[in-house]
Amino acid sequence: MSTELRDIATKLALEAGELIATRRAGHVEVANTKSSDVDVVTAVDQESEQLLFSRLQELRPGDGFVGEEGKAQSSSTGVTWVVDPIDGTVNFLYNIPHYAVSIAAVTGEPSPGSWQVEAGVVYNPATTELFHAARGQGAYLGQRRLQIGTPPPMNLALLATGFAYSQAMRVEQVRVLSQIIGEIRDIRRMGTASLDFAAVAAGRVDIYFERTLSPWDHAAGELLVTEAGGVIQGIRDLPHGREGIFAGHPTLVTQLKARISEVGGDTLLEDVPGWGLE
Ligand code: LIP
Repeated sequence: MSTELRDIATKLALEAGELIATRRAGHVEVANTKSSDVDVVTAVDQESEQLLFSRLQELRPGDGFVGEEGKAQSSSTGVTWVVDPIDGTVNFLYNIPHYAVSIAAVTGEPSPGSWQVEAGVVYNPATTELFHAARGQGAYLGQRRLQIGTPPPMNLALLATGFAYSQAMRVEQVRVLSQIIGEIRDIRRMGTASLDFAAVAAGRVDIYFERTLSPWDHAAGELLVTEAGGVIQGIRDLPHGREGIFAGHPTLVTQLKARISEVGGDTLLEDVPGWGLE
């Protein structure tokens, strides 16, 4: 089943990618804002989600759907599609060629920590890089198999991370980062979570950590990492998800998770003043 779902996700990611690339060649503007005035959505995000929702209803009637822009359908088949129609929307808006269509097929309760990701595809229409994985079948960039290698020591590790749309939470995230930046090689804040997971799987960064992500930001990417030999963990003893998510070689994840805790970077979001507000 996982390879069939991966093949459908690949087909539809390419279809949505063609729409996105065509629209990006023209004028793109903010259609609306969501959780804050910097959390934007464009008409292309909405068009891409509508395309993916409609095509999945054709190809996989009865499957569930959870989309970033609000499309939702409960599942009668046990499979649910978790979709970010354009991940990295700010990059897309600024025409920075680092954004992706992220499509995952999950079974079980469609929430992080409960779901089993069966297939994941992360496609960058600007570069045409296609990352894909089916559970138990490995992770690939195109036809190239991905395998996370021996990790460097933490002081030579390249860390990918990102920041929340809440200004208060961003200030807190930078406080935490300031405590560890002198202990790692460097950071990369590339603006697209799904491509950050893909970068871990492809060895382009050594480890990734971010907080306040939504399920559609990481559903596909987490499978890329685990199928490439990495691990996905949450903060403390929590499941991975909005509270926090680590991705990478188990040795580095264990080390970074402990260090983040030491500098108070795993305070529960509810205890971070203003984390969810503008
Ligand atoms: C984005 C993520 C990014 C994160 C941003 C935002 P969006 O998703 O891909 O890693 O730092 O805050 O959540 O909103 O572009 O789909």
